[in-house]
Amino acid sequence: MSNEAPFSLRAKRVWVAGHRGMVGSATIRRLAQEDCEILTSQGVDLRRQSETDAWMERERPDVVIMAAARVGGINANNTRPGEFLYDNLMIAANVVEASRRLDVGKLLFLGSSCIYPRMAPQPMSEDALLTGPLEPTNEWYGIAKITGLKLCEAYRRQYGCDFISAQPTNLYGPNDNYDLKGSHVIPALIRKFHEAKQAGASEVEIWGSGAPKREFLHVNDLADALVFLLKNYSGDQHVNVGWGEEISIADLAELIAQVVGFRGSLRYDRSMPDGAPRKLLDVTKLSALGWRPQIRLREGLGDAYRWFTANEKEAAPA
Ligand code: GFB
Repeated sequence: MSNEAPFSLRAKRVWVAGHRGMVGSATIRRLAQEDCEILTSQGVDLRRQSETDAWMERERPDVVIMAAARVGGINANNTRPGEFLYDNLMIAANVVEASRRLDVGKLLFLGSSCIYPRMAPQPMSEDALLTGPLEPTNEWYGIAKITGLKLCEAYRRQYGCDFISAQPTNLYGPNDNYDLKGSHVIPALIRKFHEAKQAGASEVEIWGSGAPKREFLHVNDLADALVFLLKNYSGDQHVNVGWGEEISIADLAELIAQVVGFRGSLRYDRSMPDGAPRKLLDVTKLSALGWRPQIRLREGLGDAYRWFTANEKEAAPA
């Protein structure tokens, strides 16, 4: 009997679209363990079809990992709906269509947990998709990501393309975005607590009520799951990738304060949005396929904080 996975990356030309971002860079680090050639596209605007086509026609990837996206936290999503909808729609449509035309052997698209209805039963299984209205702070991003998943499903159905989708929960880790207006909660709180500690400040502001719950996955775990799915999964439905446990924003804030060593108090700014009350993924499908995450939240937060302090000048310019 062979131990080979159903799809092999050996000697393949693997394009990681979005290689400079948190997910793309983690995927490249993980792919270094595989016997494949990694391609990155420098200076190609994937929102432009002609640029995307020209690059793909020249480079002819065998495998495409779509880690390129316009991403951001609750405030960026809420205040820049046009960019989040248009940019993500165009990136998905251009890359998926070019991949069909050029016979890419496998494509992996990435969704986001805001594709699920705001009040979906928890934990949210893959079947919760399109069963109710979305959370208003990020419906624009959600709709673009739903369209991307559906493009992969439609192209599999009509053209027989082996295009799959992974559906990650909230992510964190090295190369995260630490810009306080646009970032997600973990990098925002790491930076706020760190700067308060340095300045000797007694208080840090947390957005919203602290009551929402979120699930978090270290990006190195996600990258490992992506390689696993490329090799082992070939189906029309997206696959949730999460840790399977959630934490309230208030408890998360306490935990990050401990990791950073901030001993002051927390003040909740209720004029800022809470977003979805809960977003826990049901990871039964991925577990049944045989994959589990490794990096616990406290350990992962320590890793993210080490990355931040080592890269503070670039990540958080004064
Ligand atoms: O991570 P986050 O921005 O995104 O916010 P979402 C999570 C929760 O943390 C919200 C609270 O309840 C925020 O109000 N929070 C507290 C903060 N303090 C802060 C802070 O200083 N900064 C930030 N950013 N949040 C995003 C979506 O939703 O999740 C995207 O908007 C995407 O579309 C991403 O799906 C995974 O989890 O609310």
